Amino acid sequence: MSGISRRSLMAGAVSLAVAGCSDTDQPAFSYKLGTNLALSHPLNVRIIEATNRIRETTGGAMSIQVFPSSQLGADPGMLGQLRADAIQFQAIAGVILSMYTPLSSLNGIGFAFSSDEQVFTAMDGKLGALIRANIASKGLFAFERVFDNGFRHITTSERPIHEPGDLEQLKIRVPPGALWTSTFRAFKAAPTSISFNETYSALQTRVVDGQENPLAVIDSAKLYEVQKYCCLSNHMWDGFWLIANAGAMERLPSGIQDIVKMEFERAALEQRRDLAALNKKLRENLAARGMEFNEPEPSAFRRALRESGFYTDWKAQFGPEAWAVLEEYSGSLL
Ligand code: X2X
Repeated sequence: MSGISRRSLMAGAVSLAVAGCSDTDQPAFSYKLGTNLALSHPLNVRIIEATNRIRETTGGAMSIQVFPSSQLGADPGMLGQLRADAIQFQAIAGVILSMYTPLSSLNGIGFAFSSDEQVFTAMDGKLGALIRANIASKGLFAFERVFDNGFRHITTSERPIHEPGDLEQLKIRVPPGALWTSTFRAFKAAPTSISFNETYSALQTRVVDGQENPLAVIDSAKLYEVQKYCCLSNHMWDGFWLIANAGAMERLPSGIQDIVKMEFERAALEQRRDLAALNKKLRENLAARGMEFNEPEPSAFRRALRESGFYTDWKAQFGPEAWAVLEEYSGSLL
């Protein structure tokens, strides 16, 4: 956004709105945005605020309707709708998106990162740029700042997980995405890919005994109602890319495009701060709801991945150049 002032953006949008339509008319651009998360999750809260600002600063010319909680379907289906321009925006986990853009699972390699600072230096730097280029090469547009999903932790219903051996044979739900099944197979668990909208009931009916997610998802999706133990494994980090159908972006006049980019950038930065603040109190909140926490020794889990050949296999899949970009931020993983 460098070099473009908010005022000049607004002036452009206002003249466009005056020429085309006013607040009382139908919006010139009426777009849909889908997410899998509950309405209360900070990603939805900040995205909805941004869409309200976009409507205001474009004088009503641009209206974006947000559909949370997989109302438009599970992630793979929503992605199909996005590619067909039936919806124009989607917030989707990088590792899920990797079914279409393989490099978007690079950041999810087990134990690559250990702090938010390290993550966002990489994702706002060369690693994020590499992933966005991969997304663009498939004809999708990714907004520059990734939203936070977070470091993931393992929850279970029957018994706590203290060490990798406790995961053996565990029936665990993982989101769709090859990296997830691969990670949990390396731990000798029995992973099943289940979309997020079916996760609560899969846990409730004991189709699976466990799942893995960041604390803000465990909380906002009320997974604590159907899970007892939480192993603070921090085994991987993933974010949400806000992606757009490229044609739908191109249809927008540049003044509106700039407003949309600016407002979603602000939303992402605010959402990252919201999650950091939430993470400080969620353990306590979830414990008050009956969850039992433990903090395992990460090195044992990391060793299990290394000994299974996980890192060597994924380095081969991503290729040495992409892997080198990851390791520039993570340090050597092999
Ligand atoms: O499906 C999940 O577990 C979630 C919400 O974390 C993702 O979208 C990857």
